[in-house]
Amino acid sequence: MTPSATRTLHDVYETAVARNAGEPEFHQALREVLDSIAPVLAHHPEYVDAGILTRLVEPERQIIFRVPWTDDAGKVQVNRGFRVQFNSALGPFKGGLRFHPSVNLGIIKFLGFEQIFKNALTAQGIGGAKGGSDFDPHNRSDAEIMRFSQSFMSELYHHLGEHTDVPAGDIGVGAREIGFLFGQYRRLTNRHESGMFTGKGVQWGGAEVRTEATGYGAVYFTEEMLAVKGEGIDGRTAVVSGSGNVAIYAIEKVQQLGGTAITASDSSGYIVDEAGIDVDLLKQIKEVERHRVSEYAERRSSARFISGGSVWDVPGDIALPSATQNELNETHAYRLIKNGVVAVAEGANMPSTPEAVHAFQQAGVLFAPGKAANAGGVATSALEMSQNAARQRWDFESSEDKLRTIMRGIHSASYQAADKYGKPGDYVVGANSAGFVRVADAMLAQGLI
Ligand code: NDP
Ligand code: 2IT
Repeated sequence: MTPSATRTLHDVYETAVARNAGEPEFHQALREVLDSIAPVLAHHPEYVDAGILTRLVEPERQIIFRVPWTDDAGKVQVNRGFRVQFNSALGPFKGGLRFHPSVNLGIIKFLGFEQIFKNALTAQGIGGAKGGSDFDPHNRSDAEIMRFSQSFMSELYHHLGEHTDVPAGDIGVGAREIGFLFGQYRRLTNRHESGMFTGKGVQWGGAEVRTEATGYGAVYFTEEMLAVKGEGIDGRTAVVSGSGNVAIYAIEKVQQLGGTAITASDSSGYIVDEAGIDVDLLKQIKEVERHRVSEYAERRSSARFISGGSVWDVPGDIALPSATQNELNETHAYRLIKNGVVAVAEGANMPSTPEAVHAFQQAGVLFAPGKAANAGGVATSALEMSQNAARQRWDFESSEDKLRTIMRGIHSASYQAADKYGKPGDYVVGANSAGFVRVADAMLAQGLI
């Protein structure tokens, strides 16, 4: 590493932290990327000369807005809406919307920053963005969700469009919310502009496999990492956190590949089902009835619910954290390592703390960071955009084949970049370097903007 590369990275980080005070998740995401790309800068001094890093850490545009709506009791409620349009060098801004009470500007910035490199890794033409609100959809009626979503879109629609910025779902934003958001955009603009949102219902412009894509993709990535070691998923036990979109389809794919996924969780606790999670029952409870995960244990004799505690106490060969950021800390990591975990793939965005990542890597556990392992969701969103542009609809099988090919591509790009930049087997360095180079080259070619 050259002294000037180290100094540049240090200065960029310190300046960004000072300019974005009180945003610890954003600082954490910045640090993870900046800490891994020094060898890239040593190969590419032109990036430093063109101020690529200084520009990259500053979003192109940030939108914060008031979202007023009326609850079922007739009371006025006000939430805060966000969209951080981080980087559009590779294509229109692209990234999900999160509705969760913990949402603030720093969380959206961390997610938007990660999205730049994730989207670059897919090798499709999509820039990086994220948005959302501190609105909590839990225990809200469909009518409240609709009124909130319509109010949210009444401001955000000014900033969206198939060639400008294309949102999708994330925590708290699934098929129901996307329907209401898309409907309001259509009404306000008088345009049925399919390509302005992904994750749509398959009957009105959505893509086959988008629902399954993030979870399936994380398991495909795990399969690729294990294959390098001559191993596979068949016969392995997996512990999974979360019980939302990502977790459900990660569990489903583990089982399809001959493994046994034995856990799921939500913010109230976790379930263990040594017989293997019954995916149809989990879907019924979470997707149809919108109940808590504890309900699963009520209905299945082989399962038990543990209130509080940590799902990472449960032994497994593979761990797939698929709930939220910083849900897996150093203590959890050591417990998983002690219990014999061989591979960890992040279905969620930044679920492992930096100390946990370090512990896995020191112990020789295969570790896939979220921006590589969970990129199947946004990659399939880009396939949805292609289908919308061509007015086509591809079938499930061919769409899943494409997802699998893309995940293989992301694995090999990350694996090869880790080798090239002197950290063989380090998928954090590999994914960050491969993603960064794609964005940096595009920014370099497009001049000072
Ligand atoms: P969902 O809203 O469908 O599910 C989220 C799950 O995580 C729920 O089980 C929820 O439990 C749990 N969870 C959320 N926040 C917390 C918290 N603070 N503490 C404990 N549990 C929590 O979201 P997704 O499955 O879509 O997203 C999960 C993760 O995957 C997120 O990090 C997201 O950014 C990431 N991701 C999602 C993609 C997608 O396509 N959907 C693509 C790539 C990444 P509860 O209901 O109790 O809150
Ligand atoms: O974090 C993510 O990659 C997502 N929530 C999906 C983004 C998308 O545009 O499909």
